[in-house]
Amino acid sequence: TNLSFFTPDPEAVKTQYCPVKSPILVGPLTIVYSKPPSLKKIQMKNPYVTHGGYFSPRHCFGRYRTAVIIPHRNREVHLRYLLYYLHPFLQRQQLHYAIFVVHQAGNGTFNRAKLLNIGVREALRLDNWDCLILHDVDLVPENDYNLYVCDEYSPKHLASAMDKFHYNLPYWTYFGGVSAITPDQYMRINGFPNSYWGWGGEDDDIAIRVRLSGMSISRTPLSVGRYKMVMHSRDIGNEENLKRHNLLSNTRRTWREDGMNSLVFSMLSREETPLYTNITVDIGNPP
Ligand code: UDH
Ligand code: NGS
Repeated sequence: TNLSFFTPDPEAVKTQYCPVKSPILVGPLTIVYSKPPSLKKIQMKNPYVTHGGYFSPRHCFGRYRTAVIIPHRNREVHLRYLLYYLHPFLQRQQLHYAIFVVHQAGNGTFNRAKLLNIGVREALRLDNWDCLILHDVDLVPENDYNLYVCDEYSPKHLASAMDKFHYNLPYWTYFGGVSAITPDQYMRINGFPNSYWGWGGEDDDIAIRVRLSGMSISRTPLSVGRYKMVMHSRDIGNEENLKRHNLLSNTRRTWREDGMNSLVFSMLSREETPLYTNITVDIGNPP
């Protein structure tokens, strides 16, 4: 008998969830920073990414809904490298995902943690995400077994082995670079601090918040949590924050008041570009 009549059109029929473990992962990846890819080229290589940087697996229902949130200003080349590698990486993981870039307008002092708070608030208005990935723009994952999926019980540190730290942690409680946290966990720690202006300390504050709210940090094993950084010099407008040690010594007194429940900013624009949703904000200046 001819069964081909019953063969569903794989383009049209989606009946099942994707497998728990994606069958199309490849493991270690080769990342090269020699010639920045153009946005056009990245688009051509990712034909199933839709406006705003959304993707859903085509032949099965994505089991996990992941929002990637990237704080950004004046790092366009880094962003292109990241998008070039990250879109195919997330597609191989068969995630339902979107990429949000939170762009700080103006030349004032940079504030990474506040931009991440804004990205989370805006992302959660658009979809019911299972997992929020907070992602520095200059770090590209080198192994697609490093799943961009959250742990149910602990915020997770994904960038456990960065090349600039010789594929190791710089110190035991390090929580910088790339991390994965559920919306529930994020609200439980009151999000990130809004009060760290300039470079340093905000990631340590977040690690303290996790502990103070009764959770611990889980981590991708070093063999898999490998990242290659795009080399760069210190940014103008992100000078060392001289108040960071003082702020850190007060986290246990301030975290309940400084965070998502005190977030104030003005939205300047929100546009769906072909490869990501761009959110441009005025976050004000340090007091
Ligand atoms: N970022 C920008 N633009 C800026 C500054 C920061 O987009 O002007 C974003 C970007 O996503 C970056 C992240 O914020 O990856 C963190 O920036 P960072 O400057 O804290 O971290 P990075 O490790 O640079 O990339 C450190 C500068 C050298 C400090 C040396 C102190 N020992
Ligand atoms: C620590 C900073 C962190 C920073 C880490 C790595 O000292 O914010 O170094 O920095 N903490 C404080 O300053 C309190 S790095 O080598 O990437 O520039 O993430």
